[in-house]
Amino acid sequence: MEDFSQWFHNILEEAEIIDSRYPIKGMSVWLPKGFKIRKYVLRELERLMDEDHDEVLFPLLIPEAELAKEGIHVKGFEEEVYWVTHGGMKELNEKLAIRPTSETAIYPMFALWIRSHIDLPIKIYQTVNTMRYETKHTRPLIRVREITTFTESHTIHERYDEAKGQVNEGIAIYKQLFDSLAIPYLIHDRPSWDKFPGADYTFAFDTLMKDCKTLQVATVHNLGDTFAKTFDIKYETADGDHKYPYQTCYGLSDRVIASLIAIHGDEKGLVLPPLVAPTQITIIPIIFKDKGDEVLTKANEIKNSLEEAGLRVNIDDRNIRPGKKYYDWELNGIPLRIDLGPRDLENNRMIITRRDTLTKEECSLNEDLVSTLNSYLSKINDDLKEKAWNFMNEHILEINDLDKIKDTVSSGNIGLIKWCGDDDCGKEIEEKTNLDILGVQSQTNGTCINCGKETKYIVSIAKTY
Ligand code: PR8
Repeated sequence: MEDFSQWFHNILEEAEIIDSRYPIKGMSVWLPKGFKIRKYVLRELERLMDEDHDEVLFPLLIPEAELAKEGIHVKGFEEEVYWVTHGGMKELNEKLAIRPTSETAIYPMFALWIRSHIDLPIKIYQTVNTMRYETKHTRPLIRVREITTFTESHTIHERYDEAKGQVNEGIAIYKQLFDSLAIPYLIHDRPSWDKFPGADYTFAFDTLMKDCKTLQVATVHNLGDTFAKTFDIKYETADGDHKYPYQTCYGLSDRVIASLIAIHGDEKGLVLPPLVAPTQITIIPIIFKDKGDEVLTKANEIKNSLEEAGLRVNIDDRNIRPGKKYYDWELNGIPLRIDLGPRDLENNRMIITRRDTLTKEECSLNEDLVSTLNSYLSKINDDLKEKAWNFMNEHILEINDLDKIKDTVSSGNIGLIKWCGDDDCGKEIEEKTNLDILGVQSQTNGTCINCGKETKYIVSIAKTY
């Protein structure tokens, strides 16, 4: 893709996903079409979360004293917090932070709720808007100052190994979500300087955009007992001891929607995975003067039977040229199109076109249409997934020579390098190459690409958003 940034900007506008002309930097309006996609993404995420978490809703504002309690956490966010200082004309006694994330809103309440080991574990999540005064270049959905779709989970457990297990559960949930959206990912154990502020360790999901820059699309953090100690959250064990519990948190944002648009879309517009396509199938009746009724009756019959089976179908019977209808179908990324005209009825068939491949196939009207179309939709999802994973995997290259990193990665690849694991050495690699170490990918024996020390770590290095 020639100019990904421009293409992404255009598609958000032309497919009416969001309107980024809102007069505050980093904030946009969700338009009806975009909002529907967001709704189906959230529906899937909530389905996965609800299996083992309870949904809650915490306030937007956090007292300054609570936000300031956890030293490392507040340091990590101090440049990014928006403050409410006045109520009307009156200056507030205590400044109130607009949540950049909700640890410091939720954990004081955990301290009130948790008394005994029988109160544990607690696993909650909420989907809210958060605000971060991002200083890096903002981009719609990708780096925003108002994150409108922040689904954050917070869990608390008796033992450290349970928190470690929960990190794996968080990872497993996100894997399922990204698989169902056909978004490829690499999971990285972030280097210490890129951990979530206050976390013991952070695992991040990175995907590759079409301009070959990686985008962090989700993170899962093990918080250890740091926050429990800060917020004095204690529980009584079965033996009557008082202990600090262990915590995790994990979250994702509008970036998930950005990546599904960016990864699958093409020059003609959106290509939506069937699961989140607001309309999955559009029927275009080809109407000639005297045969209109018959075609429309059949189109409605097909629509009704597909809808009964839970599919999202529309009939595009607008009185405009078919060419314009096809153009809109392509732009909106509807996975399947059915063309139905008088000649098709005579031959007892319909023509199905796939949005992802633009290939056409004839299908007999005698077939079980529900199962035929469902199998088309699942094939589309599988093919989108395969194509996206192939694209990412083709851009991952092993590099053994420090001088080659910059060129190889800058020309559009994720590099795999051996690194000793020492922070200073890692930061030196980042400085020399002007790239980011994403974290450990796998292990092997070898020597560090920068300092030559023995190492077992293979890490990814890339240009990032
Ligand atoms: C946490 N606390 O907050 P995290 N624009 C769009 N997406 C963003 C932005 C932004 N400005 N900043 C972050 N994200 C933890 C976990 C509760 C939940 C997205 O973690 O700071 C990124 O994909 O890592 C990021 O991985 C995710 O939100 C969670 O934010």
